[in-house]
Amino acid sequence: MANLEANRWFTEVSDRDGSAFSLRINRKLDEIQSPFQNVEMYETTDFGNLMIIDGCTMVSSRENFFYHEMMSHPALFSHPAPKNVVIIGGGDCGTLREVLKHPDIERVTQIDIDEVVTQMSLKYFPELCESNNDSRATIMFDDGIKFMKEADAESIDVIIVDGTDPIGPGEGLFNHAFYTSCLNALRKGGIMIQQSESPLMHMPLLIEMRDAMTDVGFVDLQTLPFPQPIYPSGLWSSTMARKGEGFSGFREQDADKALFHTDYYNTGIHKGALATPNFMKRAFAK
Ligand code: SPD
Repeated sequence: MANLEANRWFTEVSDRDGSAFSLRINRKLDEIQSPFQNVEMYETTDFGNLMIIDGCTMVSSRENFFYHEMMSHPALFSHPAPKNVVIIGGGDCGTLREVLKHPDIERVTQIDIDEVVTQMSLKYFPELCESNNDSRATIMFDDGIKFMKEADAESIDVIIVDGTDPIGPGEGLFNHAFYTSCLNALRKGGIMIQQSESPLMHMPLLIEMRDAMTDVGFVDLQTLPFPQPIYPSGLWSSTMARKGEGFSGFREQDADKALFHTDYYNTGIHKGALATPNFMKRAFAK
């Protein structure tokens, strides 16, 4: 029988979902209250290091690959020739590392509002930060909403929105104004991809996001479900939206012969993720 002594477990209580998720911890490593949010680090017994922001699980050493790979490779292989990529949020640098695995990408700019997230990641998830010094990468600490508003029109191929949940600093990344800025900044055929919460627990929010993306003028959407063991329900999603034209498959041959290491993503996983489960299809059709 597990020892459920409170101080040996980190528990994320999801009041909005009527659920909770726990990981057993050895010790607390760090805690910093930044000007934007509370960032905690734990050493767990079985999941490696764990980052918590404002009480919510964000990254663990053991299973962040599901999320970071599904936030990057499906969009990058759906674009015919991505060169200029922007990441909004993503301060732990895990998405940046995945994007930089694509040799033909020329430029990646990451804008996270909170430098503390990157400082913590450099210290406790050095593997996620291993490409931070790549000459193609620019890492900025600034307001991503403002950055997108001021971005040159038709200048970006892929925008990846790797934010927190839609509360606190992440809230402004889920509305019409932000999506309009993203649409304007994308070149024709450009793709925006955003973490879109749990299809099981947060369907109303997911529908609102999809509707808002369509309202502002994105012409085609794909919501890809994937496992994320430490997030509420264990089932998470990313939603891709395309400017000017619909999705027409993905560069399957390039993905097949890609010479970089992934732990989850491959062409079969990509195709499987495009097969929308029935409960999601029904919800999207309403
Ligand atoms: N419920 C947590 C959702 C957080 C999504 N972003 C995580 C950041 C990982 N780079």
